This record gives sequence, structure tokens and C-alpha cells, in this order.
Amino acid sequence: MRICVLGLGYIGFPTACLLAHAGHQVVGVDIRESIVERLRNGQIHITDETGLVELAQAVLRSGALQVSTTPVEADAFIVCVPTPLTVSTDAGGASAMSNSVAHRASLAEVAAGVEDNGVLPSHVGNSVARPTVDLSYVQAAVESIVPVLQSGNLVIVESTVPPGTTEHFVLTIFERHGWNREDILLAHAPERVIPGAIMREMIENDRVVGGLTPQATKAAWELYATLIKGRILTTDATTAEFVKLIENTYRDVNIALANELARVAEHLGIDVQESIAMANRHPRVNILNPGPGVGGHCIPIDPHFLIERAPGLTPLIQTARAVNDGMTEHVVTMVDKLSKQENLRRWVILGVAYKSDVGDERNSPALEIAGRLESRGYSVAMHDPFIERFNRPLDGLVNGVDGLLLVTDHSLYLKLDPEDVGSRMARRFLVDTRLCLDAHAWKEHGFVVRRLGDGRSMLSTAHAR
Ligand code: SAJ
Repeated sequence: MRICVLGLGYIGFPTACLLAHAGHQVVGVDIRESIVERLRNGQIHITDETGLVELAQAVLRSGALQVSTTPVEADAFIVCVPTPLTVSTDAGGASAMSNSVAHRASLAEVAAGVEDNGVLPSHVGNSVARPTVDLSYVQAAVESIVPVLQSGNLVIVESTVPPGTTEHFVLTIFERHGWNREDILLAHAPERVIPGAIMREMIENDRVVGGLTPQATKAAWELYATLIKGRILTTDATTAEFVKLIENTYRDVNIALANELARVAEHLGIDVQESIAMANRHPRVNILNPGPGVGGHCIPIDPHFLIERAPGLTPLIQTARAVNDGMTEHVVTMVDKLSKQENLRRWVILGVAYKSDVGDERNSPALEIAGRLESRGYSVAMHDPFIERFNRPLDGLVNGVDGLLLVTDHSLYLKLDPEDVGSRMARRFLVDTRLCLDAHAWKEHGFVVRRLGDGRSMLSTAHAR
């Protein structure tokens, strides 16, 4: 099959490589000329996913994967472009993208259906500024394939979008160019892979595909069947969009519960980690881990796509977002309070990536925490072994500082020698927001240790050297 993959990011690029490896003739398209140019020279732009660089070089070398800045004729097109959030300040509360008349009209169509069920769409009669999806990349990608599109082509949207987007937004673009839903096989098939294990999960995870017609669903099923070992579950496009969003919303809400419990435990003077470990021994309880906030390009974003469609029906989801977003300020307050008590000024943040052992800093709590601490007058240095500009020798960075603030639980930090690190510092203070370091070991080497969600550590009277 000839397949054109639009968007060569964390999802599109591995998808293009794996499809090429599976025997398809693939053209990967990206509007970023520099990336296309580098790929033509065999230089791979995503290096932190195990197995990707080797596979990419092989399929580029064999010619099974070619790259371009514009789409070419193909049997199938897969759209893997970003769908960021944008905060609108217009009275309608709609995204920046909706300045385009077409987009406004199509969203209004969706809203009309939803209103029947009593839900107030976010962009109707609502002057509150609310984050909404920016579909401009999807629109540009879809419009870019129109000149090469042929009747019977399969078009799959993999980008995460609000429910109704494939049917009421993407289809509308094709309709404006004279195609109808029978001419083009249009489907949504959300990606569900976890950064850090993308190459494995892309093959092994179950997949959901939903077409606008039974023929579209079948065609999408057949394409993914050439790649995927997991089950391929079929439904309609709007349900497929909804399924993706509720997966990430489920996780966001459950992380929010853990974060809220952490704050309650601090208030009660007990340790949330110990409590969660015991509660999780119950056969039907599985509480997640509290932390400094929820980062990445998915979980902090996707719940907003549900909220956007049904603002009046999502108080729990909205509260969970607020709880998780509030964790950065909570961490800053912890550090600030301790610093004022102990006269500390210089801090090093350990870990900038949004989670352990990846090099992705999108929506990372660390960057926000650093900015807030700096604005309160602290000197803050940042370290991360997975991000080039923060990958400096830790020995030099901790020299003369007062405290370590662990924000990301990279494996490297679990192996740190407290005495070696402490001997370079001016004072020995440690704030662990991931509850991943051995507090006893650090205390034995003279550190005062504060742990998020551990009220006991906050009552501690032990004094740093
Ligand atoms: N986090 C916590 N406590 C936890 C678990 C996570 O604070 O107990 C934090 C992490 O530190 C991180 C954030 O949440 O900052 C998100 O990390 P994650 O590992 O939960 O998820 P992502 O964003 O890397 O990937 C998610 C996955 N979704 C689900 O697990 C339901 C992945 O399968 C999706 O494909 C991906 O979003 C996506 O692209 O949508």
C-alpha cells in the first residue's frame, strides 16, 4: 500500500517507520524543512525512543520510507499533527482557529446536537476564557492532501481531537472541495502509546478505529492489521475520539486524587506514600502516585477537549485539572517556607523532563517551578541527563548550593551518593516531590529531607550540617 503520513513527530515518525518496515511504501511529510532535510541525510530527529533510530535509518536507507514537505498521491493518508490548546479571549470562548468561518460553522453544527441534551457548548453564550483545541494544524494537513486526493482513498485522523471533529470538521473540509462521505474513506484511530515505550506499544497495544461509514472502518482496520499485534476494536468516529479522551481523563482524575490525598496527609502530619501503599493492598483499590504536577503533551491537554464539549457536565474533570495544575505552586510554597525558615537561597532542580527517563520537557512542572522560584528571588540551576541543554556535570552544578529539589524521578538520581553530593553543597537540604529517594539514607548523611505528601517529614526537627 502507498501511505502518506502527515506530521513526523513522536507519533507520526514511529508510525511511518513501522509501516515502512511492515512492507508499505511510505512517504513521511512534515512542514519543518530542516527535519525533512536532516532525515534525507539519515539524521534522526527523535533519539530517546528505544529502537527508533536504528529502524528509521534502515527504512530510510532501503527507500521504503521517503520524506517530503508536501503530500504525494497515496492509497491512505494518516494525519498525526499536533492539536494544542489555545486560550481564547473572545466572547465566544472558541479557539484561535475558529476565526476561520468554516471552523466556526462546523463547531456550531456539533454544538447544535449537544445542546439538545442540555449541555451548554463552551463557545456559545459564554464569555469566560477557556482553553479550547487549536485545530489549525489538522486543517492545514487535511487541506494539503486535497490536491492529491483520489476517490476511494483512506484518510485516518490519529491526532487527538474533541468528539465530533472527524465528522463535523474534517469531513466539512473535504465537502468544501466537492467530495462527500462516500467518496473518501474517513476514520479516526487515536494513538495510545506511552512516551518511553512507543515502539513496543505501537505494535502490541489494542487499537480503536472508527470510520464515518462501515467501509471506512473496514479499510482502517485492514491497514492497522498489517502492523498491530493487539486487538483492533471497531466503532464510529465520534466514539473513537471520546475513548481516547476518557483514557487520559481517567488518569488525570486519578492522579488528582493522589495529589489531593498528599496535601491532606501533609495537613494531618502523616505520610501519604505509606498510606497509599497500604490502601493499595485492598483488592479493589489502586491509587496512583502524587507528584509535582502532570506534564507531557497529552494528559494535561486532553481533558480540556471533553470540558470544551460539555462544560456544564464536567465539574469533576475540571476540578481534577485545577488540583493537578495547583501542584507546582504547592511545591514552590514548600520550598519557599523551608528556605525562609533556614535561610536558603540557592537550589538545584533535579529533572526537567515531565516524567522519568524521557527527554520530553513539554508542559513539565519543573520549568514552571523554576520560574516561580526565580521570581521569588531564588537562584535556581536545572539538571537533566536526557535534555541536552540541562545535561551538565552534576558535580559542578551542586557546588555551593543550599538545597536539591527533585522534580523528575530519573533512574540516575536514585543512584546518587548522598555523601558525595552533600560534600559539594553549602548546606544539606533535600525536597523530594516524587517520593523516590531513600529518605533514611540521605538523612544519615546529614540532610534535612522534606517529602511531598509526608507530613511527618515537615515536622522533622533534624538539622542539616
Ligand atoms: N504522573 C503522576 N503520578 C502518576 C502517574 C503519572 O504524577 O501516578 C505524572 C507523570 O509524572 C507525568 C504525567 O503524569 O508528568 C503524565 O505521565 P503518564 O506516564 O501518566 O502519561 P503520558 O502523558 O506519558 O502518556 C499518556 C498515556 N495515557 C494513559 O496512560 C491513559 C499514553 O498511553 C497515551 O498514549 C499518551 O498519554 C497520549 O499520547 O495521549
